[in-house]
Amino acid sequence: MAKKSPTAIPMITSDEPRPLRIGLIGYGFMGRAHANAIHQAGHFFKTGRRPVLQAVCGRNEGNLVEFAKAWQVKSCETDWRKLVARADIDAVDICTPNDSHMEIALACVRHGKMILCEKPLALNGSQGEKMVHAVEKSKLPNLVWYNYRFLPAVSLAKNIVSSGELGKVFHYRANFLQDWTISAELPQGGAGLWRLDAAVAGSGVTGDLLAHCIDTARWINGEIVSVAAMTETFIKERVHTATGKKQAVKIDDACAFLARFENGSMAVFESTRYARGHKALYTFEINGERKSLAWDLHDLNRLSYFDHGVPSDRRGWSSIHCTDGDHPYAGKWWVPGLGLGYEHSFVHALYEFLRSLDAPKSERRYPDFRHALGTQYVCDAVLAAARTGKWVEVKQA
Ligand code: SOE
Repeated sequence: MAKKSPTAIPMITSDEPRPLRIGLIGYGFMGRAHANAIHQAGHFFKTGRRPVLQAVCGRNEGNLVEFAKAWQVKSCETDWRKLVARADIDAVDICTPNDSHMEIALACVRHGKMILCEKPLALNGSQGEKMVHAVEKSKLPNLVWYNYRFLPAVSLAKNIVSSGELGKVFHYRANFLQDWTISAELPQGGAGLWRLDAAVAGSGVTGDLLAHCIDTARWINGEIVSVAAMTETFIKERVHTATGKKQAVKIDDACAFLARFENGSMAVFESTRYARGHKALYTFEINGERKSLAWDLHDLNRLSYFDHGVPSDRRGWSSIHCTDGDHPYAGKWWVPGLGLGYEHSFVHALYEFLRSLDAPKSERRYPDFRHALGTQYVCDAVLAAARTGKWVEVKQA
């Protein structure tokens, strides 16, 4: 008797999403976070486009090849200009230090590439304006990786506030605390430590950490209209990696600011890299007339929730474990109760970008260059307020 051959299962079907070929510039900590998102997004989220990590670019050939092997990238470039010009690249992911975002983004526009840019958008608002002008004129899709928005608990906070459940909002407060620059021996400049070099970073904790808090706050609670601030640089001189000499430190090591929102609520924001014991403690809380919400990056799957509407003898803060099928993004991952991590925020950001390529503009749920310019304007206003000791009106994007 003839053996029955097994039925072949077609691997590629006609509704297979089209590949979106991404060229990644930069392979540091953020390069890894983005490469992971590019690998994961297509497996867990169905959209019309399948992200493919087509090429990676960096200056150090050894590190570049190691990265390419680890992430199965078939092609490497050591000159970002070549990567941006390649015909087999649809979108460029900019993961370089802040001082190169503008130049690379403008080159992407000239070559007709979509852009995914690491935060903050640029060194300052005036660079950001040029970037916004260029991308909007070209109509090329553009995203800035303000990733924390896309954690299920943070997205749930946004949904709850948008529904109006809180009633009138009175207060918003946020912190982003770290402790990794306390040693005076730490140099400025070079891999990772470019964050201490104002010429490369633009600012210190304001652009690096408070920018995250500002993005989330504006997304959840609306526009910030004015700020008053103080900054401090605790270590005034550090050896610069490039020169081997001690040079003045021009970044803000710590920054605290007060803010007024358009909706009448008031806010306190604080960030530092000198809070001994804290590695990345991003927290926010929002207090409304009827309800309050609070979130903590160290327990990122939970949203704390207080409802004044329940009988007074049952009132108290509850902790929503945002891992159920009904919670934003969670249903696409594991079964209820199993948590997500920091890396998933990037996967979700990329998913929103991919989804938007086939959706009307009104359904866009990610921060684009114009949104990020708004955050840049708040950062600029905070630094100006700290310099002058006066309240500063925030320019609106
Ligand atoms: C700085 O330490 C840093 O890595 C930031 O650059 C990131 O944006 C933040 O998410 C975590 O901290």
